[in-house]
This record gives sequence, structure tokens and C-alpha cells, in this order.
Amino acid sequence: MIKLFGYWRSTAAYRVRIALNIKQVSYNGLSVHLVKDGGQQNTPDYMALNPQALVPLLVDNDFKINQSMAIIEYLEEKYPRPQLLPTDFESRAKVRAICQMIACDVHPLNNLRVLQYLKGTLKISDEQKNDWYSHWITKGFTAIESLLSDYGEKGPFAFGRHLTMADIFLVSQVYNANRFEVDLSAFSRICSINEHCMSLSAFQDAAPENQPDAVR
Ligand SMILES: N[C@@H](CCC(=O)N[C@@H](CS)C(=O)NCC(=O)O)C(=O)O
Repeated sequence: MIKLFGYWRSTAAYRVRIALNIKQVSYNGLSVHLVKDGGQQNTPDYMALNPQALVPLLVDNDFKINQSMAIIEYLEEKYPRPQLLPTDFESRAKVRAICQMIACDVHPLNNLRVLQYLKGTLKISDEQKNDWYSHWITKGFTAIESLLSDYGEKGPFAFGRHLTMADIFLVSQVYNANRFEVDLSAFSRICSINEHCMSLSAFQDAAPENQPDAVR
């Protein structure tokens, strides 16, 4: 069975959990506590599996792959139905662009190790950290909201009637934004996509608070 190394609050692992649920692929979730003892992702045992010391990591028999987008594209190719990428190549490129706006340009700036460096090494205050956090979410979401405005009339998902990878990346990032109390009132399209996706069991079951390692 597929193994997924993750952590309940990891938004990158959350993306992969949603994709696995949508494709109805069973997996064994293995928790890597990102905070306890300086972070289990930094232990030699875990780094032997993933030298980048980040979750998620997917292990499928003797194949292992890190990076949530690469993992989801692997799942898309191995389990093509239901499709997470549209059929025509132009739409596929647009879906990937939204995913990368989140995965490459928003999320890395707000990742745990970046926040730890800002606080621990550069000694910024909690208030400055929260400003930093919300600044990058707001900047990224402003651009995404504008790019997705055309698709609103076509259906409830980011690209209209069909669920795509873009919805997965958006929902997990909205979870993080809410966790850090970022004001999302200017992003009605993103919020309505999130609300619709969160009515679906694949998204609910993957939600951080529904994971066995969640701290309530
Ligand atoms: N680009 C990577 C990001 C992975 C990542 O940043 N994971 C975070 C959790 S969401 C992590 O493991 N953080 C641990 C740390 O910062 O030490 C992906 O999409 O998989």
C-alpha cells in the first residue's frame, strides 16, 4: 500500500491527501511531527528518505517521490480517473500556473522553516511575522482572484464545472490563511471555491483536523 509521510497541519501534505481521496486510492498515512524535538523531518532517519527534510513524501513500493505537485502529477498519471487536469493542453497549462502560484510563490515564503528563521535568527516580532504571512497570501490571492474571475459563471470550481488540481492547491492555502487569521474578504471567488470544495467528502476527510495525528 502507498505510504504518505505527512503532518496534519502541513498544507503541502493536505494537497496530496485530497488528491488520494479524490482518486480513491488507499494509503497509509505516517505522521512526521514538524515541531516536536526540533522537528522529526530533520532526523537522520527521515532525511535518508527525503534529504530536503520536508513533508510530504510518498512511497509506492520501491518508488519514492517528494514535492506535492510532482506527487499529484504522479498520481494523475498512475490513476487517471477522475481527472485532475483538463484534457486540452492550454487549460492544463492554466491549471498548473495557478498551482505553481501557490506552491512556488506563496507557500514557500510562509513555510515553517522560513517563519522559524525570521523569528529565531532575524528576531522579528510575532506582529511582524503575522504581517509577513498575510502580505504574501494577500499578494498571491489578489492575482489568483483576478485570473479566476472569468471562470465563476461556468461552475463552482476554480476552472468551472470540473474539479482540477487548482482547487486542491487553493483549498489547502485557504486553510492556512484562516489559521493565521488573514482577512480574505476581498477574495469572494476564492472563498466560494473553498466553500464548495469543503462540501465534498474528499476534501473534508483530508482536512487537517480530521487526521489521526491532529492535536485538538
Ligand atoms: N514545495 C514543497 C513544500 C513542502 C513543505 O514546505 N512542507 C512543509 C509543511 S507544509 C514542511 O515540511 N515544513 C517543515 C519545515 O519547514 O521544517 C511541496 O509542495 O511539497
